[in-house]
Amino acid sequence: MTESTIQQSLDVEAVRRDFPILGKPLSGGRPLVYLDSGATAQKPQCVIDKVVECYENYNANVHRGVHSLGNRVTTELEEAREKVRSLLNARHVEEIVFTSGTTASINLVANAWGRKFLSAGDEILVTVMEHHANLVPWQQVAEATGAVLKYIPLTADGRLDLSALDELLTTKTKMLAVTSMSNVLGTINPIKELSNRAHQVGAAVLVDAAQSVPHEAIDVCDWDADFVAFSGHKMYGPTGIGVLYGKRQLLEAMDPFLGGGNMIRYVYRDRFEPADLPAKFEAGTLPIAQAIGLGRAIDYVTSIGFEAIGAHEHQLTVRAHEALAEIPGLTIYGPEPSQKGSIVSFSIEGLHSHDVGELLDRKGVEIRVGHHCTMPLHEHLEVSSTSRASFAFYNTLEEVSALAEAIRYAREVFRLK
Ligand code: C6P
Repeated sequence: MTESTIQQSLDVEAVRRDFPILGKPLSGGRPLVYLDSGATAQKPQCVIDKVVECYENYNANVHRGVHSLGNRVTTELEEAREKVRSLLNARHVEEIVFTSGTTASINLVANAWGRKFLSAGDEILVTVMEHHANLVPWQQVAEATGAVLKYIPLTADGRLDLSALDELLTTKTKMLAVTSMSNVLGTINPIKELSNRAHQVGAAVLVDAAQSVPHEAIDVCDWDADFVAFSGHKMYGPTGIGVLYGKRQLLEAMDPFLGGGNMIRYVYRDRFEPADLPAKFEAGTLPIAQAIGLGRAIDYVTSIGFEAIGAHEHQLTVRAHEALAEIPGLTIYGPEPSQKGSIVSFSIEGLHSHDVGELLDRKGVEIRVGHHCTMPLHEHLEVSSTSRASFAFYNTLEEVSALAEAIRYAREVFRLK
């Protein structure tokens, strides 16, 4: 794809004007080059306006009152839920549970599904590239139930080594919990194939889609995933809102995770009857304005279109690989751009990632440094930390050049040859 065809499909300058923060210089007048959308994406004005609209015009609690404001806000929230259903191509709107984020969604499944259906000797299959959010809850539930955690290893270029599946997937495997896109390597995993293989041995499949949902069209039916988790804030929506998709029969078979208001049908002195889906898993007051804001973010992103988004972000990733490959002593982790999303993690010989982060910030280039909540992956890579640039559709090829220039500047400061 050439630059001109991309410009026809995605007008980056027009898109950038939708994001107020992108036009605001940092202190000292440094132009902002925001390359940390993998941590959290910037918010378009329409999402900010929607949240303000909610608080200014129809703020009330949902599903509780019969008054006008309560009815209005409940309608808005349920419309947002329908937008999430449509985004994921889920069959039923009751399969969409609002949570506070990916972490909360995975913890919900690990506790409500894992503690009920796992027992000693059962196996939970994860991968070496998982975010801690898709590891620690499984470690906790393994400890509580006596289940055992097993890991799908990685190939040298940071993809899943599927040749290990024959041995790893057995009738003991009860859960495959896997990311659809690594937040460090950028690797896009073959979820449909993994799901098919896991189902052949009767295992359930949970997909951590935190990094995929903002970048590609997701179809949970095509994946045939049993559970899918993602966060609103990486999808250009507000913080504090997340989603758990679960197949209806599985959610119905699970007991509630948190107890409290909204999740009950009836409470007696000595017991309760849970509410129907999805309320059964939505105890307490929801992040209401945030859910409504997420609905607006979905409208915004889908109006741009995942095809245009994917093509543009791929171009940025290709350019970043080319530009960074020319820098002496720089190692990029993960597969070639054709196998990954718009994340480029790297290390520079002779420079600690925290120094890289600080020196790039002097040039206004905002990246993430550290272990990115993936310590087992970093142990596998034999590095304690990495630097990560993550691109969104509002980034430009000029910003990729600014990244490369800023890295060269960092090397000069440390007088690296
Ligand atoms: N990754 C990053 O900079 P929460 O915090 O619940 O919204 O998302 C957790 C999470 C789960 N899975 C993956 C693949 C993720 O990338 C993240 C969040 C951020 O990479 C913050 S550590």
